[in-house]
Amino acid sequence: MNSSHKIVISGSGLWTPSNVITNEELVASYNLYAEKFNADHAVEIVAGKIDEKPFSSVRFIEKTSGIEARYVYTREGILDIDRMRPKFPERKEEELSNQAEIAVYAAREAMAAAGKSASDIDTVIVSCAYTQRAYPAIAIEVQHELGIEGFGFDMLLACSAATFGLHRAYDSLVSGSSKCVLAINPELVTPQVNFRDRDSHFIFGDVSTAVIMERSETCTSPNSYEVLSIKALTRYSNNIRSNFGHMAYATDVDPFGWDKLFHQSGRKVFEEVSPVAVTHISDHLANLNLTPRDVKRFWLHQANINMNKMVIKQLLGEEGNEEVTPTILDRYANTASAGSIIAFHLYNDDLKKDDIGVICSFGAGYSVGSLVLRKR
Ligand code: CO8
Repeated sequence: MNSSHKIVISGSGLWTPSNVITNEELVASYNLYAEKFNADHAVEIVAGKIDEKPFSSVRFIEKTSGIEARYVYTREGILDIDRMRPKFPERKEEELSNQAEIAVYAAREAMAAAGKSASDIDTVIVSCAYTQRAYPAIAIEVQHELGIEGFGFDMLLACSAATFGLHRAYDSLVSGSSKCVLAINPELVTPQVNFRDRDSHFIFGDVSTAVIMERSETCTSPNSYEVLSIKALTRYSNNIRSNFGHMAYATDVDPFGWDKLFHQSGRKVFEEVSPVAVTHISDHLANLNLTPRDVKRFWLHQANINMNKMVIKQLLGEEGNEEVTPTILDRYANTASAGSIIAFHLYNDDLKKDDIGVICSFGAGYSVGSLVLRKR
C-alpha cells in the first residue's frame, strides 16, 4: 500500500531495565532445579512414570540462539529454584500499572526525539505480546498519564505487534483519522516464560520501545524517515502458543499449567518462518522496484542470530554483517515484538539522506510485518 501523503517516523525511544541475567546465572539455576527434581522423583523416573529433567547448557544457548544475556524488569524470584518466575508486588488500581510505567519511559524518549509534546499527539497505540489486564486498555492509561487528548487502544500480535501497530498508525495517518501517533511496545514478557522448561527458559527479556509517526507536513525532527510502504502477512500455526486467557476461570483447568505459558516447536518455527520472511521482504522491495541490494540496513526481528544470518544470506546472496543487519539479541535476548524497533532505535543515526532501510518482524501467528523506509 502506498500513500499520497508522506508519512514519516520522526522519533523513537527505548527503555532498558537496569537488571541483567546472564546465561551462566540462568543455566546454573535451571540445572540446580533439574537436579533437585530428578532427586525428588528418582523412584518415578526409574519406574518410567515421569521423564528425567535434562540439563541446560550455556554453550548450547549461545551456539543455537546467539543470546548471551537478557534484561529483566525484576530479577527477584526468577533464579530462586523454589519459585522460578519473577515476583511482582500487585499494584493498587489507583497506581500506574507496571506496563504503563515502562510504556511511558519509552514514550517520553520518543516524544523528545521527535520534538513532540502531549498536545501534538492524538493517538496512542500500545501493541505487544501481552497486556497485563484486559481493560481499561493500557494505551488509555498511558494516554491519561501523558496528558494526551484523542484516543488510544491496545493490540496483541506477539512477535509482529510492533510492526503491525506501526501499520495501523500509518493507515490512520493516511486516512486522516490521526495527525500524530505514539506507538508503544511495552514488552513485559518474563511473567509468561516457563523458567522450568529447558527449551525456552533462556529465550526472552523485558524492554519497552516507542515510535512517533506523523505526516511530513508536521515533522520538525532532524532525524526522520519517510515510510515508503508497509506490508503484512499472517498464516495460522500452532507452533508458538500461549494459552493463558480469561477462559481459565470457566474451564476449571490450572490457569498456570505449562501450556498456559509460552511454548514452541523452535526448530519448526525456524525452518518454516525463515523462508516466509525472505519472500516477504523480497516481494515488498520488488513492489517498490527495489532489490535487497538497494537496502542499506535491515532492522530484523531479534529471535535467533542464525535465523537472521540465513535470512540475510538468502536476500543478498552472501553473508551479511553488523552494518547491514545489526544484532541486539546478544544482550537483549528475544523481546517479543520490540526487537526490530530496538535495532532501529540504536542503529539508524549513521544513515545518510535517501538511504533505504527495512524494519521486519517475523514469528508467532505466524506473522510477518515490514516497513520500507527512506532517510530524509
Ligand atoms: N540446553 C541444552 N540442550 C538443549 C537446550 C538447552 N537449553 N534446549 C534444547 N536442547 C536440546 C534439545 O532438547 C535437542 O535435543 P535432542 O536432539 O536430543 O532432541 C537439541 O538440544 C536440539 O534442539 P533443537 O532442535 O530445538 O535446537 P535448535 O537448534 O532448533 O535451537 C532454538 C532451539 C534456539 C529455540 C531455535 O529453534 C530457535 O530460536 N528457533 C526460532 C524460534 C523463534 O523465532 N521463535 C519465535 C519466538 S516467539 C516470539 O518471538 C514472540 C512470542 C511472544 C513472546 C512470548 C514471551 C514469553
